[in-house]
Amino acid sequence: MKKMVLDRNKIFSQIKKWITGKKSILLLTHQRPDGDALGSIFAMYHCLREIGISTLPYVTDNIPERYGAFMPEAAIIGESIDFRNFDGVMSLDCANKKRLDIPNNTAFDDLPIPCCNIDHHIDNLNYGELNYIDDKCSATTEILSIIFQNLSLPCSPECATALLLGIITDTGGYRFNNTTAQTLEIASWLMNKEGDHERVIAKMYYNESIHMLKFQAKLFDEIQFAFDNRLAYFLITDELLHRFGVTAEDTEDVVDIARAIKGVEIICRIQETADGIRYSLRSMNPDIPIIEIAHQLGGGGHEMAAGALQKDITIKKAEELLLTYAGECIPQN
Ligand SMILES: [Mn+2]
Repeated sequence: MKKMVLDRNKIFSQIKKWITGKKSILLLTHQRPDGDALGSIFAMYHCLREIGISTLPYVTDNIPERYGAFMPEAAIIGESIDFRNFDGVMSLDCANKKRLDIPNNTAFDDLPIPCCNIDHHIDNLNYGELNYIDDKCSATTEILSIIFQNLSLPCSPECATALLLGIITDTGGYRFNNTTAQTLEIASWLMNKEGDHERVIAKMYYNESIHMLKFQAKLFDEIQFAFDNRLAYFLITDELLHRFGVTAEDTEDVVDIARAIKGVEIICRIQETADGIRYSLRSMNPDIPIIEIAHQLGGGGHEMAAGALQKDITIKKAEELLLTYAGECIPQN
């Protein structure tokens, strides 16, 4: 893939022009939003409001409690929206327009307002009228921080906290290899803006219910290995979720717990959901870009963290597909 060199100054002035030409902006992100998705729309909400632009962060479904603690009161969950109240939509942290969480079951192409697309996924499809994609950033909130810095946009303590939420969750608390010197400089800048780093860490990492920890113990009990233990994977059935009283949202980050195992290079969670079989993939070895496995399975994401959804297959078949594609992806010693 040919890489374009980003002309940041040009894009910053385009974004400034796009924003300041609007009276009211709707803030959207991807379905089943994570900390970066929500941190992005929450932070942008705080910022736009301060410069006098009317704005609304929107998500369709209830969000996990640990993220809800950072949600502005004005955020809308699941209600119908009158698009005529807005003259633009910002899509934040969403690589594919089909994955955008849009009100009223509207398709992206039927949105009556122009879109500004800001994201850090390498496979973003540039579906906006204006697109700023920077896959060198650990999180979309890292990009937003850089935009706020360069355009001298306001960053209140609440805004800085929301930006930290995205960076901390997308870097796994600064442990994943997407953490760069720039990431840490931005985190430092956000703490100087009185972002509540300690609260984000406490909510994300010291806040697990005992039934969730017991569920994780069960997953480790039943974990599968392949390719000389270089691949570790969990199979999560509906029955298992019910037995432990765990919801599908609770399992979003569960794939990351296997990172702790010595010698494991790639991890997968295969899970039965209402929509089909969901794969969540992680790599700890840059020589094994698991996004290739995700693409084979019809999904996408980042080189080192990706996912896919397949309808109408069994969990057993999903396991077979994983082993086939992972086998093609893992270099032989
Ligand atoms: Mn992200």
